Amino acid sequence: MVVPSPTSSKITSNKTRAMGIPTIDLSMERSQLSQTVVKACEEYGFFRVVNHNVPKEVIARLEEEGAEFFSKPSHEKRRAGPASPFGYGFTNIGPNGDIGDLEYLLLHANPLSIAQISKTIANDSTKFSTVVKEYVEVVKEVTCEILDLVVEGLGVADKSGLSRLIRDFDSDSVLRMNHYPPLKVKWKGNKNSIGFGAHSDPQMLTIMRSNDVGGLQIYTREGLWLPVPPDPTNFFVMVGDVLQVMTNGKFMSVRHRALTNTSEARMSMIYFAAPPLDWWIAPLPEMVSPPENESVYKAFTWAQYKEATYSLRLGDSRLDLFRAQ
Ligand code: GA4
Repeated sequence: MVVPSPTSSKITSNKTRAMGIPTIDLSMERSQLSQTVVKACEEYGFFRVVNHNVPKEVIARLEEEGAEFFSKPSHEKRRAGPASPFGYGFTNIGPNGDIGDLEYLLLHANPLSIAQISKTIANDSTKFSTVVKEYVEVVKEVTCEILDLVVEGLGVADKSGLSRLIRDFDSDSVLRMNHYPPLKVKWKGNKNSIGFGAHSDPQMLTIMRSNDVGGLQIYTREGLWLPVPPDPTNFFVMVGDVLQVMTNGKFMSVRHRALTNTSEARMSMIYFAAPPLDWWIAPLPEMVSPPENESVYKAFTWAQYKEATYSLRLGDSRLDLFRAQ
């Protein structure tokens, strides 16, 4: 059921508080669940997931590894960089001049790749790698469950058509840990800075979890930035560009951004679920019914979409390049 959750952050206006953020309770009865997931994806492209069955210890272990890494001196952290394509990065986001007040670890979610890169990140690389792999496995399951619900709610014949792409060994999913240190200087009247600028995620689905420090905001259909109160025990899900295409625009990827905080550090762990690089992306057959409802997009591979993504700035609308004439 979509339950409006309280948005009690001090910076929330009355208007945004009234709008709420949909909450999906995964323990609910399945047929009802699939409809509410579809509704949340259609109306917000964003929702909170509770009763997800992910053991809190798995989350805590990754949080601990992240905190340990980010607390190291800069020169040590830099040995794990640059994050092009994977590793430690700071201030620079992507290759085209975007910047933010953050540092991060960007990892490919493939187990072999995790084991490899862990050697440059942690002193006890076996432990780091085990913890990351364990987190990826559980969060992948949540993602696949949600994708199966999406497919069911949309009435798509291939019941595991989307989750299969994420479970594929060659899935191009990534894991990101963002660390937003508190602002050192407290500017009068301007207490926040941009940690991660406005953008939509290019992948299919994003599953995000953060510590108890706020900062995430989503851009609503009404044209408002809605602060998302932190919820360290649960997950937030975002529709990505690929799912927008696969639903032929029925779902829309959600624009979001992260602001930094003046007093506390925010740390988030984000899983971006993507298909294999050579996978052709196009609207699902059930989502097109010509002549009234033709495909709005050209077909393209995930590799082609990634190439376009990395050739543009963070906030650019890459999907425009793939619209059908
Ligand atoms: C946004 C979502 C993921 O964090 C990410 C980001 C990627 C990067 O940081 O390298 C991008 C950004 C993200 C979209 C536009 C391009 C690519 C930075 C950037 C300017 C890992 C991803 O897949 O796309």
